[in-house]
Amino acid sequence: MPAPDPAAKLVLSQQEGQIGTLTLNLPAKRNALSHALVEQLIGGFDEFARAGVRVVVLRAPADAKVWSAGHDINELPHASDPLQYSDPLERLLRAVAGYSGPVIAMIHGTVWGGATDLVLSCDLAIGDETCSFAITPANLGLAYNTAGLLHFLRRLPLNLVKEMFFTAAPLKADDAAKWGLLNHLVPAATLEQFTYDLAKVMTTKAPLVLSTVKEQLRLLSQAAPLTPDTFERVQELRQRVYQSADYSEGIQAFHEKRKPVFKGA
Ligand code: YXS
Repeated sequence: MPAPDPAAKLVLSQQEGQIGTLTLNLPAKRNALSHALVEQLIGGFDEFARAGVRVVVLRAPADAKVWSAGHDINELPHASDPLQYSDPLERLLRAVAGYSGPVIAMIHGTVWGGATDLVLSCDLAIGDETCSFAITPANLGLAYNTAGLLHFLRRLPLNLVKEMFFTAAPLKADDAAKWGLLNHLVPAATLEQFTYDLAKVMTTKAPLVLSTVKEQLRLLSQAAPLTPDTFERVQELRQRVYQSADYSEGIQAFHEKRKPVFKGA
């Protein structure tokens, strides 16, 4: 895999009034959330914060069939924690949750793996009939992390979270709206207008209230105390997965473009 061109514009950033837009721009890899792309996304949020941008829309190009293919599989570490606290994707999720104003995911196209977690970390999600959402660690033998599981549990019913993780099957647009993953499901033809109209309304509201409510809700929703025993047990369970031969097989199978054969060890 050729090294990414550091000068490449992997994220397009625009600002119109109090609304900023960040567009994923890596079509050759289906907007996979590579380290380089994530750094540019985090940089985009930092720039908007400095400019006092009140609302951010996160999107893919209008013609994208894939909104994002999730974590860059080529950059997943082998036999060590694939989603550790300092992982670029985890840093991005925290940057979105910590941005001082509303972040709206505008979704046209399919969303995979950690990109679904990214959508769940946004404050709102607005999609059209082409969108779907899959979470795919079971395709790779990968140990998903606790913070990520909580993002799903806080949004979706437990039985649906289990079905999504156990089957890795995409949740289609209608069901994503029915279960509340989407705030709004609108026709592709009106997705942009609907999203930016909603963003505009938010830019007219008291920004201090919006940023304080967002931060309070973030703090309250994180109130899931783990006892030391629970923490240790979770770490041990996850280590068994990411040090398994199945995880290596999952990554290998992706590179060889074949179906993985998991042996449960
Ligand atoms: O072969 P080339 O070099 O052209 O590259 C291909 C793919 O290898 C590349 N690509 C990716 N590269 C790195 N990481 C990815 N996640 C990734 N996805 C795709 O993009 C080029 C075009 O891919 P191709 O030919 O498959 O495109 P397509 O339009 O036929 O199919 C689009 C997808 C998204 C349906 C397909 O690419 C796909 O299934 N990608 C993998 C989606 C996935 O499983 N994402 C999860 C990544 S791991 C993650 O996010 C979490 C850690 S977890 O595992 O917990 O969910």
